[in-house]
Amino acid sequence: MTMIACRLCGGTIEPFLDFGPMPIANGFLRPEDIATERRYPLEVGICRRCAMVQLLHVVPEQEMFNAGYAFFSSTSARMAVHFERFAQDVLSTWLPTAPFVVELGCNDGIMLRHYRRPGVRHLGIEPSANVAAAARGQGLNVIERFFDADVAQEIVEAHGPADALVGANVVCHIPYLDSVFEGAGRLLASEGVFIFEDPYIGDIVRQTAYDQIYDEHIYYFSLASIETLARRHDLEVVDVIPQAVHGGQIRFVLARSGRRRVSDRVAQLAATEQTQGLSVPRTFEAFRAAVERSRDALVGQLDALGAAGQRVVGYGATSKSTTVINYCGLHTRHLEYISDVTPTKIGRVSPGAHIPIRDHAEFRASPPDVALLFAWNHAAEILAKEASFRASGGRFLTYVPRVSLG
Ligand code: DWN
Ligand code: SAH
Ligand code: ZN
Repeated sequence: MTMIACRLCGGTIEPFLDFGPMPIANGFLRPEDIATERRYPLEVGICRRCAMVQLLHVVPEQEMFNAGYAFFSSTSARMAVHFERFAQDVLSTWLPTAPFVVELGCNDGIMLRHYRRPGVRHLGIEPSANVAAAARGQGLNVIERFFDADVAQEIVEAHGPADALVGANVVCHIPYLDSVFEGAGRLLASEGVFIFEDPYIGDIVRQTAYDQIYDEHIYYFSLASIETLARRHDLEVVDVIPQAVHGGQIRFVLARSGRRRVSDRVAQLAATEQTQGLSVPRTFEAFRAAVERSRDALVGQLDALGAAGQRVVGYGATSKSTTVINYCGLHTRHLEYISDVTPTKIGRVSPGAHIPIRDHAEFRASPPDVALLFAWNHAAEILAKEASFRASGGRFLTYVPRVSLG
């Protein structure tokens, strides 16, 4: 185990889970590039001082977010609806008339496009060139940068203060969070809001969702850890709204200290976190034991299916699956291929284990006996889509919150 200081407060980190060297989670690769594939340590711990759960080692951001970024947000129809509602909520609840909205990590424009309307100015900040191009192709304003305090300064000088700085599944991806929060302080208007949603550590622990842990997810937020960080930048958490997407998230709403009424939900969530022990290292020791049991159960189930001659394929070439596959030692012996709808992933192989990614059309044409649901966060959408697979005897194997075949 590595000892390292908290990247945010300098406190001591208590490591609790070491996955060993892992390939880049979204590094779906061409078969000819296998020889040059790299691995990086993946180890997670909790800060004894500020309670932020975090990775101990960080992969250089350009290695993950570049012109070959594999994840396109608009592959989920349910997420498209979710982000339309997110934008509507921002516009109707939190903003003055004629607002300026800045979105971090806008990806292919899944949410940003809903701010392109009369009377609203919008700007996306997206470092991955290919997904940024997809957003620009819809006529959206996007700059190709990694957001930090300097970029915030440039934006405020060029466009004036922002009424909302928003982001989904991006703030927890940025190692230099103090610079991001400082940037929020520079960019926001006096009544401005900083609204972001990310995987919630309470949901990860409760569901043993260890596959949320991978290189891009550097931090795993709790209200306690976000409050400590916010306070250092004269920001205050004014609302916390749970979201039933991507396996359980919290939408945090921050404002300049003292400028907005604080919702009762904030104190309620703080009390729940106390009960769940989310700032206590012991909770995470128990989590590690649960992760090990989950791994053993999944491997046992896949071995049994293999012994019974069942055809098993993966469903959804998620970033999360990279942790599961490599931590559990899954192999082409366990999974024939992984089905996905993303054109940039099809024809490639999975990071580390090199399981082929094939077009969903192949899944439809020749259904397997069992589909291992790597995109368990989209279960409702996928089960509805695959009703005929199930009606003809196909089964889904899942592992969150527990291993089950149904
Ligand atoms: O935080 C992050 C989230 C928002 O997205 C990023 N760091 C990276 C990415 O994580 P992920 O890869 O785990 O995301 P998803 O949304 O769980 O990925 C779903 C995958 O499954 C995509 O490759 C698309 C595919 N898919 C499919 O083949 N059929 C998805 C759906 C809904 C489907 O019906
Ligand atoms: N918001 C989208 C995309 C999430 S994937 C959604 O929820 O579906 C994370 C995105 O954040 C990627 O597109 C990545 O390129 C971007 N990103 C990573 N670091 C960033 C930074 N410092 N500033 C802005 N965007 C960043
Ligand atoms: Zn800390």
